[in-house]
Amino acid sequence: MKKSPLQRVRAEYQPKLPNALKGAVKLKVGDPTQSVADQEEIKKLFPNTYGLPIVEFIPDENPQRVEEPFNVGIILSGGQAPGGHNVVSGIFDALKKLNKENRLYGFLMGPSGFINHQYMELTEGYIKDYRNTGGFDIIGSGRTKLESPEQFDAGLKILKELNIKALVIIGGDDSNTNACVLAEYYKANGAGVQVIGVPKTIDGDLKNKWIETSFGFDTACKVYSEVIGNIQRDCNSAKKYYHFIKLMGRSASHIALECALECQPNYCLISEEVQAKRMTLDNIVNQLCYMIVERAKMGWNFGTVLVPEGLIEFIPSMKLLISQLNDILAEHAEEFESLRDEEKLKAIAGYLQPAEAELFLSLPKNIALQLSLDRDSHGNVQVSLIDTEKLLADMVGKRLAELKKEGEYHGKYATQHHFFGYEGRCADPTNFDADYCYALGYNAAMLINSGVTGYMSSVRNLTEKPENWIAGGIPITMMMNMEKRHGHMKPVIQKALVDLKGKPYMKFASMRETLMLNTLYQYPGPIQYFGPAEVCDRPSMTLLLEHDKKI
Ligand code: FBP
Repeated sequence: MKKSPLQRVRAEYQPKLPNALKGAVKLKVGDPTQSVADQEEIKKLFPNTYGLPIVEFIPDENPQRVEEPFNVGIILSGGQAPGGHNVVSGIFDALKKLNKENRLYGFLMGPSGFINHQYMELTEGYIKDYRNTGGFDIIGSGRTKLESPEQFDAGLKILKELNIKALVIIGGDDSNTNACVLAEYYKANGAGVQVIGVPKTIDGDLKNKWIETSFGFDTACKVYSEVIGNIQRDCNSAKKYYHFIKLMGRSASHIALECALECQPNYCLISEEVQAKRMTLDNIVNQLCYMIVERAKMGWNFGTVLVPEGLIEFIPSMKLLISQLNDILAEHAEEFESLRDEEKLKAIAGYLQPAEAELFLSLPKNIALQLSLDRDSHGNVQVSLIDTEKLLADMVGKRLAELKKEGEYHGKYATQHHFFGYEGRCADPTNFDADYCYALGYNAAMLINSGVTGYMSSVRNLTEKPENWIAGGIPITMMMNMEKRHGHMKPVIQKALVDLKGKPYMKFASMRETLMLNTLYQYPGPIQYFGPAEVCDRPSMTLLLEHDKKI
């Protein structure tokens, strides 16, 4: 494979390891743990993996053991996140350091490769081209849910065939929940296979006291921030557009918030705040109009607005409408199939409750159609396919026209729309993600070697230099609570939404009015790999603020 000059040089980058993992290690074992909520139910569901202690690696000055060879399998699960390849190379290097005979197998295209026995052995010759690169193409990823005993048994067959002692699942909150269920199942059935999770997702919503951030968030946010910065420079040069920029992140608004802290746009919506304040679409539109009217008074007819992908589901009235639509579409899909757009919308509205029908019919036609047509395999509307940024821009435009008629607004309003998501998910990892991922992988191999199961690889103290990072394992049951999923109460890892009392949000909220009524754009520029540490190694604003560091 021909490589670009940057790829060639970058391939030689040796990610930094925490001091604690550099030589032989031993485990410091903490006290027994409890789940974050619903302790009794979780304990009952995970009798073999509940209450395990937090473990931490410390250097072992007098290593006695000669390590027996063993094999490991890995699965990349869900959406891509920068740094996945370094998790793989970290696991590989640690395995080979423990014993040259150790082997690493990758299951292809996510959990389905595990169930259907599609795999490959990962060797140094193959891995070397992927070190420090973005993407999950080393073995591919997929969204098959690994949740039934039949799937677990099918997977066990190939694990036994390949003499695999442990499986590493690299995924988000749902995949790690499933890793824990699998660990419990294998332990309960005496399968003799360990399961270890690694926290991945650009969305940043798999985090807690022990998992300070999921990998990929840092890089993805820096890619989006670079482009938002470029748009802001354009916007401030031509001074003629309002740019509405939607950012990935399914439910949580961490990405939008991080980009707002980095770029200082004129406005950034935070879904969690919209929900907490029970804001309506009109409230949001009025807020935006207030800003545009005030800026127009100063002669500024331009600005930037960040919109988190999941916003629509956090607006209480829209949430209600979407949940009614999900049921109606599931029940009457065939009836709507042959109808033309206008007729279809009318027919659907006929099944909605009066308030929701009124809201539905008041929406622009394309949005009402997107809400009606695009459902995922679970029957839910796929929020990423809804042009929320266009919806807001159009509604603001209509309201401004009214204000103009009333003599309240004298500006010009022209818009541009953008959606940034896929652009950042496979970017080459920042130094932070390259180091963090390598350490997460290396640490996962050490956890396997120490014999534990049902743990998530945890590397902490992340605002310090990598040498001082703390490495160890957190029992996955510790992060769990019971939640309603598809009508049933299920044990799941608690998702971390933006904390409205947390420092990153508070910092942004304290700047909000100033950002609206001024033009204080920041232009973070592209990711840098070579140069001063303050430029190349700086963690996300979110992490810095959460750790009481200056930004
Ligand atoms: P994960 O939760 O699996 O990490 O995926 C996150 C994400 O990137 C979201 O931000 C986005 O809504 C979704 O994946 C898009 O999914 P797909 O890749 O299937 O289009």
